Amino acid sequence: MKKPVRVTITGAAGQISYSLIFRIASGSMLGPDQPVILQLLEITPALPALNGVVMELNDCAFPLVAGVIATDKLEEAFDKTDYALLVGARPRGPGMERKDLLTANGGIFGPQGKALSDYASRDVKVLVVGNPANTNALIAASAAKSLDPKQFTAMVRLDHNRALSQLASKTGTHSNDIEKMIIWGNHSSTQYPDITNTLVNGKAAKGLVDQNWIETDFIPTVQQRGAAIIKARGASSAASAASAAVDHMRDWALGTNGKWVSMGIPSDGSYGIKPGIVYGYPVTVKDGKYEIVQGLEVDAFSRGKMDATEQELREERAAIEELLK
Ligand code: NAX
Repeated sequence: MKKPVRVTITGAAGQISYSLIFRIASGSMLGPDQPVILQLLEITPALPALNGVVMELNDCAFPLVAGVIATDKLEEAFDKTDYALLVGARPRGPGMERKDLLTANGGIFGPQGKALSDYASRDVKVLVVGNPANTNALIAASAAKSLDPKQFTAMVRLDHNRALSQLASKTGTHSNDIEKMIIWGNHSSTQYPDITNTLVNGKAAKGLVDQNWIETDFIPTVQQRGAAIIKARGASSAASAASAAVDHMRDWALGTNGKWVSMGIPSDGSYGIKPGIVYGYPVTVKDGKYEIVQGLEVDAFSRGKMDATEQELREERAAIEELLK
């Protein structure tokens, strides 16, 4: 058995974490031979509920759980952590403007970024799930002065998985049969699910579906899927969000074997997206490092969609610019 690694989960008493913690504890994220010490962070009023989650975790008697810490203190939650999943965020309240929401979340993700910088493992891998995820990741990365911004990523994997599932259903195939899906940009309704390069059983997806379906069905369905789940379930996506977080971290930690996945990462100028935002890109991962898939053709339709989601992220950045100093 390997030496245990430390995994931090914030918002640990919330609904995504109620699925996520148990998936990680069972070995779905880091493998069946990797013990974990779970470091669970909540705000003080939620500690009693978090205690209930810890009781259930103990009751599972998971072979891979080497320790559990439940706390409302950043320095305990992020101490020596190897993997940090930042799930807890401030939801939009009644009458709250987008700028208020962004600023309120800055008050959470700024201090968490600083605490990661001060206390975490130098190689920590950080995934931001809490919304607005891309800009929260930007704020955390900017506050983590002693870490590389590339260590901070945002989750667009749920969107990626939703896109796989929609295309599989349309083409009568399984998501396993589909490769080279891309989610560009923001985890929001401006995201661009792109099947230009996608293959279904080795054949170009674009030859199997028509452009009208892509524009009027596929793209809006993926973009609006979160709202459709809320309408159906009366609550936002939780188990699927947790599953996507597991996929994102597993692929980052263990590699993708050449497979493309989508990750929100600091833009570096690739595909004309200027640096300074966290943007969804197609990546492959090897030896714990992700690399953007380069050299793809971008046609005029894609360019318009990629620029629109970039523009939204630039506006989000402008709203919290003063937090980035
Ligand atoms: P819940 O409201 O069920 O849970 C959030 C938890 O975070 C609460 O227990 C709360 O006490 C805690 N929390 C709040 N501030 C905190 C802080 N400063 N430190 C530690 N914990 C804190 O929300 P849930 O459904 O679990 O969703 C969590 C976040 O994920 C939301 O921001 C949601 O919008 C976002 N999502 C992101 C997705 C993505 O694809 N990136 C998809 C699913 C989800 O919508």
